[in-house]
Amino acid sequence: YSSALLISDIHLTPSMPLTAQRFFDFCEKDAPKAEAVFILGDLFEYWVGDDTSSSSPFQQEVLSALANLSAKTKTYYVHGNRDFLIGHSFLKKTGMTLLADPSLIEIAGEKYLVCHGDSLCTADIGYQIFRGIVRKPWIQKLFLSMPLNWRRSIANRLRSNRHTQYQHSASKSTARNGMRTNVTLEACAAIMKKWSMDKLIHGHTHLPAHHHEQLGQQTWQRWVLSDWDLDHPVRTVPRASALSINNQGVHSIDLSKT
Ligand code: OKV
Ligand code: MN
Repeated sequence: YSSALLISDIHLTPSMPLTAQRFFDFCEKDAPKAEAVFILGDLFEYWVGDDTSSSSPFQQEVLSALANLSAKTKTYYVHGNRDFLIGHSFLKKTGMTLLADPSLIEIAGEKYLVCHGDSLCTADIGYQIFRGIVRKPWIQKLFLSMPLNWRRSIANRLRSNRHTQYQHSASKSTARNGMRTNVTLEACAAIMKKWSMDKLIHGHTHLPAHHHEQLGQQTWQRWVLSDWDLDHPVRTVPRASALSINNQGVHSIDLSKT
């Protein structure tokens, strides 16, 4: 592709109408200008199975926004830590192509490694244990075979459990958790070495930035996507942005004003 837009951590839910509206506008107006769009996870705040879409007008709205976008621009999806149960049915209806976490992509002649970012937060042992459990295919099959009201009740319980509360909004991110919930230099170095890459793009931490990093002889660049938080009552600077990649390089574009 000669141009692409990358977004992540929209955390869509009917209770965040301003954020949702900005996402719909993004799909209609901003995104079709790019040749490809990459959504690097956590499009939804929670996801307990594709079978919920049919009964949810909100999910139907998101589904049709993505389907309209996919008809104009190639769209790719990487699972996040919240919506990792998005499956073939939802992907097929939206026209999105699932990418593995991590994946190597090439845009305007440059190669980038993209991932959601949660797998790089290796200092948060509690989260990595949770991740190891819920990402096991057999556990997911078991969960998805349960009645919807059971799945909703398990999800609600997990979502209200403070031990598994994780970066729900940026206001309670690193300040409270120290550096535990950020990616580690060691995990980034390891993944860059494994893929022989020097450019990494991820979301998840809600700490948008462009880093030049080094560990020993190894150097790489790391771009972190922002979350979208246009509904938060105490945020003084509402935030929504995308990374734009073209032959001019990588740039952050502000989407917080319509
Ligand atoms: C997603 C997170 C809730 C973090 C549960 C097996 C289990 C899947 C699930 C239930 C929860 C996703 C699917 C959600 C992420 C939370 C709370 C914290 C840290 C099982 C397979 F339990 F039966 F084994 N889940 N949902 N969290 O509500 O979207 O990422 S969720
Ligand atoms: Mn995330």
